[in-house]
Amino acid sequence: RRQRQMCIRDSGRMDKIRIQNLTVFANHGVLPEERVLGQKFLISAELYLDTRAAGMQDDLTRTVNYAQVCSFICQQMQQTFQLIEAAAEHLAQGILREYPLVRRVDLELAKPWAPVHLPVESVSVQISRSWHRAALSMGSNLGDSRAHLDAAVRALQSDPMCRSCRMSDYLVTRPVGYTEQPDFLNGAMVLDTLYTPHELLDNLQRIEQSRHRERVIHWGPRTLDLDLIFYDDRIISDARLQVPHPEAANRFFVLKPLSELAPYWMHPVLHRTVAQLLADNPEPV
Ligand code: A4P
Ligand code: MG
Repeated sequence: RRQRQMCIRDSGRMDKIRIQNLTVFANHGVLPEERVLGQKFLISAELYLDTRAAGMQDDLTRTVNYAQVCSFICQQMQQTFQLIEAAAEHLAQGILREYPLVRRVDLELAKPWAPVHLPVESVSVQISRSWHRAALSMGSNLGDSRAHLDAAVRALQSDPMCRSCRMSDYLVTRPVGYTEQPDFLNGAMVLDTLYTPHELLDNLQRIEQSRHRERVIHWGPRTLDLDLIFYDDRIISDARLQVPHPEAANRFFVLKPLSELAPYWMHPVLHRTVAQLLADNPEPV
Protein backbone atom coordinates (compact mmCIF):
# COMPACT_ATOMS: atom_id res chain seq x y z
CA ARG A 1 0.00 0.00 0.00
CA ARG A 2 2.81 2.40 0.91
CA GLN A 3 4.56 1.56 -2.29
CA ARG A 4 1.47 2.34 -4.37
CA GLN A 5 1.09 5.64 -2.59
CA MET A 6 4.67 6.53 -3.41
CA CYS A 7 4.09 5.53 -7.03
CA ILE A 8 1.46 8.24 -7.37
CA ARG A 9 3.84 10.90 -6.14
CA ASP A 10 6.80 9.57 -8.05
CA SER A 11 5.03 8.95 -11.35
CA GLY A 12 7.59 11.30 -12.98
CA ARG A 13 10.23 8.66 -12.30
CA MET A 14 8.11 5.66 -13.35
CA ASP A 15 8.59 3.49 -16.42
CA LYS A 16 6.59 4.50 -19.48
CA ILE A 17 5.25 3.13 -22.71
CA ARG A 18 5.26 5.71 -25.50
CA ILE A 19 2.97 5.79 -28.49
CA GLN A 20 4.03 8.36 -31.07
CA ASN A 21 1.84 9.96 -33.72
CA LEU A 22 -0.91 7.41 -34.02
CA THR A 23 -2.89 8.75 -37.00
CA VAL A 24 -6.66 8.76 -36.75
CA PHE A 25 -9.29 10.24 -39.04
CA ALA A 26 -12.08 11.82 -36.96
CA ASN A 27 -14.65 14.61 -36.85
CA HIS A 28 -13.76 16.97 -34.02
CA GLY A 29 -14.01 20.71 -34.59
CA VAL A 30 -15.91 23.88 -33.86
CA LEU A 31 -16.76 24.49 -37.55
CA PRO A 32 -19.65 22.44 -38.96
CA GLU A 33 -17.48 21.62 -42.01
CA GLU A 34 -14.92 19.96 -39.77
CA ARG A 35 -17.58 17.80 -38.17
CA VAL A 36 -19.01 16.77 -41.56
CA LEU A 37 -15.81 16.22 -43.55
CA GLY A 38 -13.51 15.06 -40.78
CA GLN A 39 -9.74 15.41 -40.75
CA LYS A 40 -6.50 13.86 -39.62
CA PHE A 41 -5.44 13.78 -35.94
CA LEU A 42 -2.11 12.66 -34.52
CA ILE A 43 -2.07 11.20 -31.02
CA SER A 44 0.98 10.67 -28.87
CA ALA A 45 0.70 9.14 -25.43
CA GLU A 46 3.04 8.30 -22.60
CA LEU A 47 1.61 5.71 -20.24
CA TYR A 48 3.25 5.62 -16.80
CA LEU A 49 3.31 2.21 -15.20
CA ASP A 50 5.68 -0.22 -13.53
CA THR A 51 7.08 -2.52 -16.25
CA ARG A 52 9.52 -4.33 -13.94
CA ALA A 53 7.52 -7.55 -13.43
CA ALA A 54 6.66 -7.81 -17.16
CA GLY A 55 10.30 -7.19 -18.04
CA MET A 56 11.71 -9.74 -15.60
CA GLN A 57 9.20 -12.43 -16.52
CA ASP A 58 8.79 -11.57 -20.20
CA ASP A 59 5.04 -11.67 -19.56
CA LEU A 60 2.54 -9.57 -21.51
CA THR A 61 -0.17 -10.03 -18.85
CA ARG A 62 1.94 -7.98 -16.36
CA THR A 63 1.94 -4.89 -18.56
CA VAL A 64 -0.29 -2.97 -20.98
CA ASN A 65 -0.66 -4.21 -24.54
CA TYR A 66 0.15 -1.13 -26.66
CA ALA A 67 -1.62 -2.59 -29.70
CA GLN A 68 -4.82 -2.68 -27.65
CA VAL A 69 -4.27 0.86 -26.42
CA CYS A 70 -3.87 2.07 -30.02
CA SER A 71 -7.14 0.50 -31.11
CA PHE A 72 -8.83 1.80 -27.94
CA ILE A 73 -7.67 5.33 -28.84
CA CYS A 74 -8.97 5.00 -32.43
CA GLN A 75 -12.33 3.80 -31.17
CA GLN A 76 -12.60 6.59 -28.53
CA MET A 77 -11.74 9.22 -31.15
CA GLN A 78 -14.86 8.31 -33.14
CA GLN A 79 -17.05 10.27 -30.72
CA THR A 80 -17.34 13.89 -31.94
CA PHE A 81 -16.14 16.85 -29.85
CA GLN A 82 -15.89 20.52 -30.73
CA LEU A 83 -12.57 21.02 -28.98
CA ILE A 84 -9.38 19.01 -29.09
CA GLU A 85 -9.22 19.84 -25.37
CA ALA A 86 -12.42 17.83 -24.86
CA ALA A 87 -11.28 14.96 -27.08
CA ALA A 88 -7.99 14.80 -25.13
CA GLU A 89 -9.78 14.85 -21.76
CA HIS A 90 -12.08 12.04 -22.89
CA LEU A 91 -9.14 9.98 -24.15
CA ALA A 92 -7.00 10.43 -21.04
CA GLN A 93 -9.86 9.48 -18.75
CA GLY A 94 -10.77 6.50 -20.94
CA ILE A 95 -7.19 5.15 -20.88
CA LEU A 96 -6.85 5.56 -17.11
CA ARG A 97 -10.14 3.77 -16.50
CA GLU A 98 -9.63 1.00 -19.06
CA TYR A 99 -6.04 0.08 -18.10
CA PRO A 100 -5.73 -0.22 -14.31
CA LEU A 101 -1.92 -0.59 -14.38
CA VAL A 102 -1.56 2.91 -15.87
CA ARG A 103 -1.21 5.50 -13.07
CA ARG A 104 -0.69 8.53 -15.27
CA VAL A 105 -0.99 9.43 -18.94
CA ASP A 106 0.60 12.34 -20.80
CA LEU A 107 -1.25 12.93 -24.03
CA GLU A 108 -0.73 15.13 -27.07
CA LEU A 109 -3.50 15.54 -29.60
CA ALA A 110 -2.47 17.36 -32.78
CA LYS A 111 -4.50 18.66 -35.68
CA PRO A 112 -2.17 19.05 -38.68
CA TRP A 113 -4.96 20.27 -40.99
CA ALA A 114 -6.50 22.76 -38.53
CA PRO A 115 -8.29 25.50 -40.52
CA VAL A 116 -6.31 28.51 -39.30
CA HIS A 117 -5.84 30.11 -42.77
CA LEU A 118 -2.15 30.60 -42.12
CA PRO A 119 0.80 28.35 -42.82
CA VAL A 120 1.15 26.26 -39.67
CA GLU A 121 2.58 22.78 -39.31
CA SER A 122 0.06 21.69 -36.70
CA VAL A 123 -1.75 22.80 -33.55
CA SER A 124 -2.03 20.55 -30.55
CA VAL A 125 -2.98 20.26 -26.87
CA GLN A 126 -0.89 18.43 -24.31
CA ILE A 127 -2.42 17.23 -21.06
CA SER A 128 -1.26 15.12 -18.17
CA ARG A 129 -3.81 13.19 -16.10
CA SER A 130 -3.45 10.65 -13.33
CA TRP A 131 -5.10 8.76 -10.54
CA HIS A 132 -4.85 10.53 -7.19
CA ARG A 133 -5.23 9.08 -3.74
CA ALA A 134 -7.58 10.82 -1.31
CA ALA A 135 -8.51 10.27 2.34
CA LEU A 136 -12.00 11.22 3.51
CA SER A 137 -13.63 11.38 6.89
CA MET A 138 -17.34 10.76 7.39
CA GLY A 139 -19.59 11.62 10.28
CA SER A 140 -23.27 11.59 11.16
CA ASN A 141 -25.32 12.21 14.33
CA LEU A 142 -28.84 12.82 13.03
CA GLY A 143 -31.38 10.27 11.80
CA ASP A 144 -30.22 6.82 10.76
CA SER A 145 -26.48 7.50 10.90
CA ARG A 146 -25.44 4.07 9.67
CA ALA A 147 -27.71 4.42 6.63
CA HIS A 148 -26.27 7.89 5.87
CA LEU A 149 -22.69 6.62 6.00
CA ASP A 150 -23.59 3.50 3.98
CA ALA A 151 -25.20 5.72 1.32
CA ALA A 152 -22.02 7.84 1.07
CA VAL A 153 -19.89 4.71 0.68
CA ARG A 154 -22.19 3.37 -2.05
CA ALA A 155 -22.22 6.69 -3.92
CA LEU A 156 -18.41 6.82 -4.01
CA GLN A 157 -18.03 3.12 -4.84
CA SER A 158 -20.35 3.44 -7.82
CA ASP A 159 -18.74 6.62 -9.16
CA PRO A 160 -16.74 5.81 -12.31
CA MET A 161 -14.29 8.59 -11.42
CA CYS A 162 -13.33 6.73 -8.23
CA ARG A 163 -11.93 3.27 -7.61
CA SER A 164 -10.24 1.10 -4.95
CA CYS A 165 -12.49 2.57 -2.24
CA ARG A 166 -11.54 1.15 1.15
CA MET A 167 -13.68 1.90 4.19
CA SER A 168 -12.73 1.73 7.86
CA ASP A 169 -14.97 0.33 10.58
CA TYR A 170 -17.60 2.73 11.88
CA LEU A 171 -16.88 4.17 15.31
CA VAL A 172 -19.17 5.84 17.89
CA THR A 173 -17.55 9.05 19.23
CA ARG A 174 -18.43 11.79 21.71
CA PRO A 175 -19.20 15.16 20.06
CA VAL A 176 -16.26 17.53 19.77
CA GLY A 177 -16.68 21.31 19.64
CA TYR A 178 -20.38 21.91 20.26
CA THR A 179 -21.01 19.19 22.91
CA GLU A 180 -24.79 19.57 23.46
CA GLN A 181 -25.60 17.13 20.68
CA PRO A 182 -25.88 13.35 20.22
CA ASP A 183 -22.86 11.06 19.76
CA PHE A 184 -21.48 10.70 16.23
CA LEU A 185 -20.93 7.69 14.05
CA ASN A 186 -17.60 8.27 12.25
CA GLY A 187 -15.60 6.48 9.61
CA ALA A 188 -12.84 7.06 7.08
CA MET A 189 -12.32 6.11 3.46
CA VAL A 190 -9.26 5.95 1.24
CA LEU A 191 -9.84 5.92 -2.50
CA ASP A 192 -8.24 6.59 -5.86
CA THR A 193 -9.87 9.30 -7.92
CA LEU A 194 -9.65 11.11 -11.23
CA TYR A 195 -11.37 14.18 -9.73
CA THR A 196 -9.38 17.28 -8.93
CA PRO A 197 -9.57 18.28 -5.24
CA HIS A 198 -12.28 20.87 -5.94
CA GLU A 199 -14.30 18.48 -8.10
CA LEU A 200 -14.09 15.90 -5.31
CA LEU A 201 -15.32 18.50 -2.79
CA ASP A 202 -18.26 19.37 -5.13
CA ASN A 203 -19.10 15.73 -5.24
CA LEU A 204 -18.89 15.23 -1.48
CA GLN A 205 -21.23 18.18 -1.04
CA ARG A 206 -23.66 16.71 -3.58
CA ILE A 207 -23.69 13.46 -1.61
CA GLU A 208 -24.27 15.42 1.65
CA GLN A 209 -27.20 17.22 -0.02
CA SER A 210 -28.69 13.93 -1.16
CA ARG A 211 -28.94 12.98 2.55
CA HIS A 212 -30.76 16.28 3.26
CA ARG A 213 -27.82 17.88 4.94
CA GLU A 214 -28.69 21.37 6.18
CA ARG A 215 -26.04 23.79 7.37
CA VAL A 216 -27.47 25.21 10.60
CA ILE A 217 -25.01 25.28 13.50
CA HIS A 218 -21.28 25.25 12.73
CA TRP A 219 -19.94 22.02 14.26
CA GLY A 220 -23.57 21.17 15.17
CA PRO A 221 -25.62 18.02 14.46
CA ARG A 222 -25.77 16.82 10.86
CA THR A 223 -27.15 13.89 8.87
CA LEU A 224 -23.91 13.56 6.94
CA ASP A 225 -20.57 15.37 6.98
CA LEU A 226 -17.94 14.44 4.41
CA ASP A 227 -14.55 16.07 4.74
CA LEU A 228 -11.55 15.79 2.46
CA ILE A 229 -8.58 15.08 4.75
CA PHE A 230 -5.68 14.40 2.35
CA TYR A 231 -5.24 14.50 -1.44
CA ASP A 232 -1.91 12.89 -2.41
CA ASP A 233 0.60 15.08 -0.62
CA ARG A 234 -1.00 18.30 -1.85
CA ILE A 235 -1.30 21.44 0.26
CA ILE A 236 -4.25 23.62 -0.74
CA SER A 237 -5.57 26.74 0.92
CA ASP A 238 -8.17 28.87 -0.81
CA ALA A 239 -11.58 30.30 -0.02
CA ARG A 240 -13.39 26.99 -0.57
CA LEU A 241 -10.94 24.30 0.33
CA GLN A 242 -8.16 23.59 2.78
CA VAL A 243 -6.17 20.39 2.42
CA PRO A 244 -5.01 18.76 4.61
CA HIS A 245 -8.20 19.46 6.56
CA PRO A 246 -6.98 21.96 9.18
CA GLU A 247 -8.62 20.17 12.14
CA ALA A 248 -7.81 16.60 11.10
CA ALA A 249 -4.49 16.39 12.95
CA ASN A 250 -6.20 17.16 16.29
CA ARG A 251 -9.21 14.87 15.98
CA PHE A 252 -9.37 11.36 17.36
CA PHE A 253 -12.60 10.75 15.41
CA VAL A 254 -10.74 11.37 12.12
CA LEU A 255 -7.38 9.78 12.98
CA LYS A 256 -8.61 6.56 14.58
CA PRO A 257 -10.59 5.26 11.56
CA LEU A 258 -8.00 6.62 9.11
CA SER A 259 -5.21 4.80 10.97
CA GLU A 260 -6.92 1.51 10.08
CA LEU A 261 -6.47 2.26 6.38
CA ALA A 262 -3.37 4.45 6.06
CA PRO A 263 -1.32 4.55 9.30
CA TYR A 264 1.83 5.66 7.44
CA TRP A 265 0.28 8.44 5.36
CA MET A 266 2.50 11.44 6.06
CA HIS A 267 0.79 14.74 6.89
CA PRO A 268 2.43 17.00 4.29
CA VAL A 269 2.54 20.06 6.57
CA LEU A 270 3.29 18.52 9.97
CA HIS A 271 5.50 15.71 8.58
CA ARG A 272 3.99 13.21 10.96
CA THR A 273 2.22 9.99 10.06
CA VAL A 274 -1.44 9.33 10.85
CA ALA A 275 -0.32 6.75 13.47
CA GLN A 276 1.94 9.34 15.16
CA LEU A 277 -0.83 11.97 15.12
CA LEU A 278 -3.24 9.44 16.62
CA ALA A 279 -0.75 8.70 19.42
CA ASP A 280 -0.80 12.47 20.17
CA ASN A 281 -4.62 12.52 20.19
CA PRO A 282 -5.97 9.62 22.24
CA GLU A 283 -9.70 9.07 22.67
CA PRO A 284 -11.13 11.99 24.68
CA VAL A 285 -12.55 11.03 28.10
N1 A4P B 1 -14.00 23.25 3.41
C1 A4P B 1 -12.73 23.70 3.43
N2 A4P B 1 -11.86 22.71 3.46
C2 A4P B 1 -12.59 21.55 3.44
C3 A4P B 1 -12.23 20.17 3.44
N3 A4P B 1 -10.95 19.79 3.47
N4 A4P B 1 -13.23 19.24 3.42
C4 A4P B 1 -15.14 24.12 3.38
C5 A4P B 1 -14.53 19.65 3.42
N5 A4P B 1 -14.94 20.96 3.40
C6 A4P B 1 -13.96 21.89 3.41
O1 A4P B 1 -18.07 22.97 5.83
C7 A4P B 1 -17.94 24.35 5.61
C8 A4P B 1 -17.06 24.61 4.40
O2 A4P B 1 -15.78 24.09 4.63
C9 A4P B 1 -17.49 23.92 3.14
O3 A4P B 1 -18.41 24.69 2.43
C10 A4P B 1 -16.19 23.77 2.36
O4 A4P B 1 -16.10 24.70 1.29
P1 A4P B 1 -19.45 22.38 6.26
O5 A4P B 1 -19.31 20.90 6.25
O6 A4P B 1 -20.51 23.00 5.45
O7 A4P B 1 -19.65 23.02 7.69
P2 A4P B 1 -19.46 22.36 9.07
O8 A4P B 1 -19.47 20.87 8.95
O9 A4P B 1 -20.40 22.98 10.03
O10 A4P B 1 -18.05 22.83 9.40
P3 A4P B 1 -16.86 21.93 9.34
O11 A4P B 1 -15.65 22.79 9.59
O12 A4P B 1 -16.83 21.02 8.17
O13 A4P B 1 -17.12 21.07 10.61
P4 A4P B 1 -16.24 19.90 10.88
O14 A4P B 1 -14.87 20.45 11.09
O15 A4P B 1 -16.42 18.84 9.91
O16 A4P B 1 -16.78 19.46 12.29
N6 A4P B 1 -17.51 15.40 16.75
C11 A4P B 1 -17.40 14.09 16.52
N7 A4P B 1 -17.20 13.24 17.53
N8 A4P B 1 -17.51 13.60 15.23
C12 A4P B 1 -17.70 14.42 14.17
O17 A4P B 1 -17.80 13.93 13.03
N9 A4P B 1 -17.95 16.70 13.38
C13 A4P B 1 -17.97 18.01 13.59
C14 A4P B 1 -18.05 18.90 12.43
C15 A4P B 1 -17.91 18.57 14.95
N10 A4P B 1 -17.76 17.58 16.00
C16 A4P B 1 -17.68 16.27 15.72
C17 A4P B 1 -17.79 15.81 14.38
MG1 MG C 1 -17.63 19.41 6.82
